[in-house]
Amino acid sequence: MCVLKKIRISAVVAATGLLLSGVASADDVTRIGVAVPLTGNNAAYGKDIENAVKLAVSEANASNLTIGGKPLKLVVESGDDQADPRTGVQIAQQLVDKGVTVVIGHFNSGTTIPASKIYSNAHVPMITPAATNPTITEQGSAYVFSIIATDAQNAGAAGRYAVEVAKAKRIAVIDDRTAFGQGEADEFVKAVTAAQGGIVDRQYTNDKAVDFSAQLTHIKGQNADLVFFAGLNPQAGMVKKKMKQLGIRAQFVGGGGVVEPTFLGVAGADAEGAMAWEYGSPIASLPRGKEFEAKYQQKFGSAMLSYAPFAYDATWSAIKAMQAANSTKPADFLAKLRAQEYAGITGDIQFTASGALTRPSTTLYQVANGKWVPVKTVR
Ligand code: ABU
Repeated sequence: MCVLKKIRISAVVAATGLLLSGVASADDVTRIGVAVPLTGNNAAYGKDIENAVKLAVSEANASNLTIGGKPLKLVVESGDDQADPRTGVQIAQQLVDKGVTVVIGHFNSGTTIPASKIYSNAHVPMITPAATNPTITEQGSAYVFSIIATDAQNAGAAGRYAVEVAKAKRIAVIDDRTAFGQGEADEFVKAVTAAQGGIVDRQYTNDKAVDFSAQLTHIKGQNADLVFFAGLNPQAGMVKKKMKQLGIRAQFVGGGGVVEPTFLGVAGADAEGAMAWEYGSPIASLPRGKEFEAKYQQKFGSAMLSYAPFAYDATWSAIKAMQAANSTKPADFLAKLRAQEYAGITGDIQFTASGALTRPSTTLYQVANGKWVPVKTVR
């Protein structure tokens, strides 16, 4: 090889080396997984969560944090679980294979429960900002965390309120037979029964249905004075609209996931007077709530939904635990995550021994003049 050619090759190698040293290699980044529905009926909820994780990660990256003597460079790895339990398991395995250090997700209880077993087996912590079936944190896994109230708390409060405050005497329930809908309906019925209330009808649908005539006609025949719908939007809005069409004057009450603009859009003028219980405290009542809402709006050009603040807090909880452990390895930061107290947007974040939130809250909202208005927060 001539001398000139050798010099050229050396120069290219040297330049490439320089270039590589200025760019984070695959080993230099810490991957944060987000597993949510990004397509299908629940896509809006999933996008809301993904955006909030991206917001927290962009802030952390801009803060030039160092962990273990190295700059912390976070990368978000998103997986679309399509709100489907089987797809959820596949996405969980893909995220584990990609080497994520923590997963924020899933949105649906039905995906979270099976996926959490994949994360637990892989020793990857999972923090759900939205899935609320109480069994999620009752599994006894050291890797499973929830940053939101459960349906034992949310639907439990709804059941007690229906009997003790709303004084409903003839209560009917419809659930969508998902792990979430069935779970919250069970918790609601449990609370109504414990408060000596009367359940006069229990009806079932599925999470793809668009026609609720049969269930509501049956409920009308039972002369119910309150209907609890255990499912998500847009179905909650459809049920409320159909109640009006069928001349059912019973109070509509929804559980978690209903206090969203979608409900108002679907039910239209018939939304007026509807009630629903949503996890957490009203965002405007939280010290940094309005600031967070504005930040989200500015970054994504759209208003956040209910779960963004929880997803943001979940992400920062993980980052804070990594900082406290001075390591991005789950084996090192897991104990810090389990023990730490973090002042989040949604409140003080601290986990029980089983990974549930120590001090959850839940709020009753009612539609007045086309808006969801907070009525009462229960802690
Ligand atoms: N918790 C509201 C909806 C998500 C779920 O638990 O399935």
